[in-house]
Amino acid sequence: MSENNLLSPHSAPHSDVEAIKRRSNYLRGSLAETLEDRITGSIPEDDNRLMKFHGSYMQDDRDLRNERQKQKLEPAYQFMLRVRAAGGVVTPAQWLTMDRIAQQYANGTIRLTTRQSFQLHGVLKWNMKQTIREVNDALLSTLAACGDVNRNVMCNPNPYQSEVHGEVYEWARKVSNHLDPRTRAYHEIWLDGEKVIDSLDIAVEQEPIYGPVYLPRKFKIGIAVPPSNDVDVFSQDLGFIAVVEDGRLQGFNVTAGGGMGMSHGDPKTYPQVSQVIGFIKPEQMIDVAEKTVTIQRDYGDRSVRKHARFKYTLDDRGIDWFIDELTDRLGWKLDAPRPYHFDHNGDRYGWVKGSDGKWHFTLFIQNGRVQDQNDHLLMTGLREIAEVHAGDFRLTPNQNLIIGGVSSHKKKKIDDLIKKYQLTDGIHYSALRRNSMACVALPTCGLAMAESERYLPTLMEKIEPMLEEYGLRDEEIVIRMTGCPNGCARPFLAEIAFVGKAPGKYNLYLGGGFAGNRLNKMYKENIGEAEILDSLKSIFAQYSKDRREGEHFGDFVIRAGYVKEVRSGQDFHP
Ligand code: SRM
Ligand code: SF4
Repeated sequence: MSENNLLSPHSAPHSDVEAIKRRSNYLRGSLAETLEDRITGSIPEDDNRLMKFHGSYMQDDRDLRNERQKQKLEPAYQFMLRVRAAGGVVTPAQWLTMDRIAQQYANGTIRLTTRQSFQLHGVLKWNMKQTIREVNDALLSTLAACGDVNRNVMCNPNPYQSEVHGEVYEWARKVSNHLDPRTRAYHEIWLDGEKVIDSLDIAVEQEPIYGPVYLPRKFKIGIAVPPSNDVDVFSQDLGFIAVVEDGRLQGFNVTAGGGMGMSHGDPKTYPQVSQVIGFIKPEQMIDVAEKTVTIQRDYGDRSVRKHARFKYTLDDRGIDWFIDELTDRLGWKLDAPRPYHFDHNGDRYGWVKGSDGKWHFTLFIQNGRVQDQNDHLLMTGLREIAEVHAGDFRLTPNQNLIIGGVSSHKKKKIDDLIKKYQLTDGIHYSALRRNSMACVALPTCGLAMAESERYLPTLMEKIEPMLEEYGLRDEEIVIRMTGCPNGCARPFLAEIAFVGKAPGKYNLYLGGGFAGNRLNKMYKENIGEAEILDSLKSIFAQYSKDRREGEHFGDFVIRAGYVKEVRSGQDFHP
């Protein structure tokens, strides 16, 4: 293994983050000591970098920044904690733990993320250890929820083909476990695990896949089960598309090189859709994932973090180079890709019966935020459901929630609670809203340039009357918003996307593929609400009149000439 990334073609000095990782003694740094420091609610930058690998980011409440500055107080430091569960599947007991922890240590809300994880916001430094311990007591983990490692493995939470889902989900879990970091630092710092040291007081570690400097950047894996592309498989660094024949899982098509993040005005950064490189049997998945991760470990750019994602490694060296390198490391060749077809990348709401006879209810949760608000007691309702539910909960890749595996005799009870708490399958909303996502952004995200989660519902209320006017209320259109171009709600795959530029200003992108299979393109730059509404109104008017039978909005805007079709990330920028 090239611990020093010797194979890398990038001769420039490694970034500061690389030095922090190298010095950290397998992610320890001085975290244990700085957490004990009661003088400040913050931690030093080096430790903050390492903290990410442990599943947390230091943040400050940006709504309070100016006021605190005026009062000469330090920012309102707090921590975001990300809790990972492969494929987003958790038990009712785990749900109840997250609910309790959110009330006790965080801001009283749970955030379901676009990668099927939980986020808690507002945890204070002094409560971090206890919070992480309680998460682990519930057999969940925050390790590797963030940081330069493999992140939460996404998996289609398909309630229809229950048996196939069960099998595919097991593979998601296995890949996820296989790629977990092995460092004992997590146990030592958070769980009072015993320190394993050698005679020089250096931790004795085995990090067989990652090595001491881990990956150059985050790495993401997702598994799709057609016809649903809810995991947006083409946005993943490494993706697997299940091939199911006669109700049986045959294997997976493998995709490589997707990603969303870019920076405004920097054409060297761009979102990219992955390419299908071959077909494998289910039992070959772990090998393919491990070898791909090691290729990125060895060849990824460790000098420029903006250029360090796997998509750039592939674009710089070419897909054929990657396939050759992968074949060498595997010692065998992938088969030719099998045919597949995706219909959509959204969730299907309401009750459905799985092939195993169990019932599943997909609940619409606006932008993934679970909270009690005025007379809408979403969090309380879900708590009461968790108290009687014997199946599972599945966090969807679209920030929604499935109450899964409900037996026929429990269905009425759950349904009564759904009605009592007015939990919704979203049917009262437009299809546009049901197909919407917004990233967290303000007030917690330090990178947000504009509002997202707090603004999209308001904007939606202004867009929905236009949809009514043009008879488009039930037209499924994928719409996404992010507060900056990092792309946390995978906006560059949406048919309509708003990407924050400055407070109240967004770039408007159009033309993503309805099944998450094509990037969109910028239509208007840096526009405010009035111009957003004007632009959409005239396009909706024309769409309602001129669309062809079954033509999706994203395809229409390209045919009608609003934007050019984008075939790959290299065509993304104007
Ligand atoms: Fe993300 C950074 C939230 C999914 C691309 N993301 C962040 C941070 C941690 C901000 C920071 O670095 O300080 C955000 C925390 C905000 C907050 O206050 O909670 C954040 N990302 C999120 C979540 C919670 C958005 C959501 O509304 O659900 C998602 C958590 C996923 C999870 O459970 O693991 C989330 N982030 C994504 C996705 C979508 C995905 O993975 O499918 C992407 C685009 C896909 C990709 O990675 O290419 C994404 N996040 C980024 C990037 C840009 C990475 C890049 O390649 O340039 C950053 C910034 C960075 O890493 O430097 C970022
Ligand atoms: Fe923050 Fe930008 Fe991600 Fe939104 S897209 S959560 S603003 S980093």
